[in-house]
Amino acid sequence: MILTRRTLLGAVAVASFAAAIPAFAAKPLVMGFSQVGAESEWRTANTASIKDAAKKAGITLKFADAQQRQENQVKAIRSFIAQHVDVIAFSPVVESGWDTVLREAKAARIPVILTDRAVNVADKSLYVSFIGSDFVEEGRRAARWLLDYAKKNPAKQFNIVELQGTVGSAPAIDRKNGFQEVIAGNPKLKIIRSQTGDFTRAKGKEVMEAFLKSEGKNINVLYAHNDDMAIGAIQAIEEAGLKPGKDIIVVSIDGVKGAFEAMMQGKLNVTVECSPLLGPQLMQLAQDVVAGKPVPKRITVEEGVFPAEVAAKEFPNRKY
Ligand code: GZL
Repeated sequence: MILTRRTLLGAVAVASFAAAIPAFAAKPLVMGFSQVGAESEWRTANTASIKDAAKKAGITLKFADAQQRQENQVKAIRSFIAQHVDVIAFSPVVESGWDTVLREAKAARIPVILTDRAVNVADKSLYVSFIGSDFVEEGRRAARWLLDYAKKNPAKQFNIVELQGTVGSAPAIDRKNGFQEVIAGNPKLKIIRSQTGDFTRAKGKEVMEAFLKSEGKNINVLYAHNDDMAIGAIQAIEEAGLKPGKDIIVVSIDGVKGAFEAMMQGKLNVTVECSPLLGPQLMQLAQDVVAGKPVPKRITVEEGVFPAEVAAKEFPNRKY
C-alpha cells in the first residue's frame, strides 16, 4: 500500500469531519503530465490518447509540452510537486538525469508513473510503474524482416544506413541494440552509416541527404527508428533521383498512418508497430496507484509488424 499524499489527506479528512459531513466527497484526481514534445505523428497521437482518456476518466490533467528538452520536463515535474498533484506521469525524453527530481517527488509523497519511455535510475522505487513498448524487440523485428528479405536476394550485399532517434533516448538506444543483435555476424548485412535524425521528418531528410552525398548508390537499405524520419528520408531519396522502396529498401518503426500511405505508394517496405494509444491504460493505472492498489512495475503493449503487402487492407483499421 503506497501512502500517497492524497490517501493521507483523505484519511485525516474522514477521521476529523466524519460526523460533520455525510460522506467525504472524493474530488477529481489531479494528474501532472510532462510530454516529450510534438516531434512526430506518433507523439501527436500519444498526446491525443492521453488527453482523451483523462477526460473520459474524469481526471483533471495538467499537461506540459517539453519541446524535447529535458530541462523543461524537470521544471514541469517541480511545478506539479508545488501544485500538490495526486500523481505525476511523464515520457522521459532521455534515459538519464532524473534521480534528483524523482527524489523530490518521492519526498512529497507523489507517485510517479513512466509512460512510453524508460529512465535509468539506481533507485527503482523512484517510480511506481512503467507502461510502454519493448523497443529492443521492435529493433529485432525490423532486422528479422530485413533478414527474411535478404534470404530472398542471396546474391545481394545489403549496405544499411541508420537514422537513429533522439540521442540518449530509450527508443533510440534499444532499437539500435535490437537491430544490431539480429544482424550481428551476417556478412550480407552491414550498417555503413548511422546518425541521429531526432525522430523528426525535417532532420531525417537532412541526414539522408548527407548519407546520399557521401555514400550515393552504395546504399540499398534505410533503417529508420521512426516513420517520420523515414518519410523525410523518402523525400531525399526521390530528390536524388532514386526510387524509395526499390533502389533503397525502407524499414521503419511506429506504424503511423503516414507510413501506411507511403507503403501503399510503394515507397516504404515495412513498419514495425509501436502503439501510442497508452492513454486508457495510463489513466486506469493512475487511479489504481492513487487508491493504493498494487500495480505491476512494468506493463508492455501488444504490437505487430506491417509489411507493404498488407498496408491497403490494414489502413482502414488504423487508429493513429
Ligand atoms: C516510442 C516513442 C518515439 C516514437 C517516435 O515509444 O518514444 O518517440 O517512435 C516519437 O515517433 O517521437
